[in-house]
Amino acid sequence: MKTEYFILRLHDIGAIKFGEFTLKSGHKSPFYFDLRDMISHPEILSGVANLLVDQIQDLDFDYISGVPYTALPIATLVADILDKPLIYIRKEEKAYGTKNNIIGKFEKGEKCLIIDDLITTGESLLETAEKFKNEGLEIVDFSVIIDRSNNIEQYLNKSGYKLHSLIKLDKIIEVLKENNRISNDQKIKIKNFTNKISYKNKTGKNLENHLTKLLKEKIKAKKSNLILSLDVDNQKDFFNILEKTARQIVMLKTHIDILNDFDADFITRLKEYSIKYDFLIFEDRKFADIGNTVRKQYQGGIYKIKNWAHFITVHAIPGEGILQGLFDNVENRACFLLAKMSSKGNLMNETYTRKVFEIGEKYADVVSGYICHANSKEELRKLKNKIPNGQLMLVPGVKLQAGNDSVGQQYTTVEDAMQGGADCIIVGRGITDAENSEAAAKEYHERAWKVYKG
Ligand code: 5BU
Repeated sequence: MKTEYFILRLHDIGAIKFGEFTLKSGHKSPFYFDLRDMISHPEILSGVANLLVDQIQDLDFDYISGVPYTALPIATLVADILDKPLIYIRKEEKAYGTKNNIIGKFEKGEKCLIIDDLITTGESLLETAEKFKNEGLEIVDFSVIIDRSNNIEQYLNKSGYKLHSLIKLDKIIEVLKENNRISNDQKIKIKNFTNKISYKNKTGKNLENHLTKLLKEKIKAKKSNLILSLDVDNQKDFFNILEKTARQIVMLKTHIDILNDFDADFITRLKEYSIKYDFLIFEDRKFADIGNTVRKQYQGGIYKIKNWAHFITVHAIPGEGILQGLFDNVENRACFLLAKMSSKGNLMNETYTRKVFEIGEKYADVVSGYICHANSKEELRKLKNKIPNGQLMLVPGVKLQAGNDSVGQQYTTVEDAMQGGADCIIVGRGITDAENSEAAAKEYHERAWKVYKG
């Protein structure tokens, strides 16, 4: 069966529908895919199985799996044709008996290819892969029938996976239009809709403000994703460490109120360093009050943060007024919103984080991105996928080894942070407490860049 014919048959049986459909996200979509009924049409089912076989037969894997329910019968046919053993994960976790959530026999360390019917955000495939990996299997390849995502491949690649898709949404639209199954109007509507709700860009715009651009350019120019968090309490130590590490970093993060010998000269010196070594300055002040108060805290007091910090951190908890208070009438400054902190037991749940992204999207002219932490690359990837297009994800709580400190800080590794989609990692004690801070900064810098450049 040819792909074109397969698309037309899917349309014939109502697996591809056009109209107005309300999605889980609340968006109204002009099209809908539902491949469940393919099992009632043996010639379509075996046709798609053969197309998948053509696509995957040269890949290296020991087992085939299908994600229940829709992809499981298809995976069964593919496994039969390729003479490979089938395994799958039960949909509901077993609460009793042997805690065996994989059905079928397998050996740890062997490779499994996962088949699914549709891919949009990649979240469910990544979750499935994680479950298999927890049971000791190796996962590299995903095979899907319809890819309606927006460039999900590159994100999966960064997490070490390869996506093989049979058809993309654009191809479906093209074939159906050529065969007069949809009108030009419908085609335009579908295009507009997919641009609008591409999985990480609700507005369709690239939300890159001037400061975001500057940071991105510096990342490229210095070939570094490293932000050093220099949390020491005196100027001598501060500049000693900075002198040794400044070449490695793209941005320096301060907690200005930690210094016990702060004076105006400190800022002059800091600015000189930032020019000499070409890094940006980021004061991690975590503003969290009403607009009127934060404006005074930002512009006044003894620190006058606005005068020297390119970026600050801001809590969205007080609502939008905090951003108006901070940035109305302020130029050339931007912030990162705290979307998911690294400290254990923090109260930022999924709903909170989502609302932070919504505020950040609305105020993209002054919000360059978000501080996000998670303990696995998969969880981080989920956060990254929700961040509007153009905005950045900075990840704190990073060390060479995962773990925690004695007061709630949680650490993920450089590799997990970067593979999870970090644009920059924020590292403090991993560098400042190292015997040789110069060598440590170099190591964090190189390890992060290696993942970033792919
Ligand atoms: P560490 O020494 O690498 O644990 O320092 C991390 C720095 O990042 C430190 O300055 C924290 O205040 C900062 N941080 C964090 O660790 N976690 C967060 O969620 C946020 C900031 Br927001």
